Amino acid sequence: MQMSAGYFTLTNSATQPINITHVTSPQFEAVEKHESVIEDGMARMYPLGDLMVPAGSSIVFEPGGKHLMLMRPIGEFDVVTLQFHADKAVLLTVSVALTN
Ligand SMILES: [Cu+2]
Repeated sequence: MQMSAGYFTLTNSATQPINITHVTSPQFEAVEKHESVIEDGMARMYPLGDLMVPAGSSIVFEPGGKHLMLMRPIGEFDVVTLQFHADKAVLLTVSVALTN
């Protein structure tokens, strides 16, 4: 396994918008934000820029839509930690169990 995809719903319950610039994980050398689209009947994916989450709303990462690409795993693990960054600040750290 050299690559995994991450799906989740991110809810901003604060009263200010948040802007996620990048996502990292200690278990992977690289994490990219992507969006899948269908073009001419072919599924393609594109890198996403900053993710703006308006106050009180959610963005959904799901198969066929936005997702995280987790690339080049480091060692063996059962739990993946994801850190959502706004520039140099870590906004959110979550740990999730791997599923197939
Ligand atoms: Cu992708």
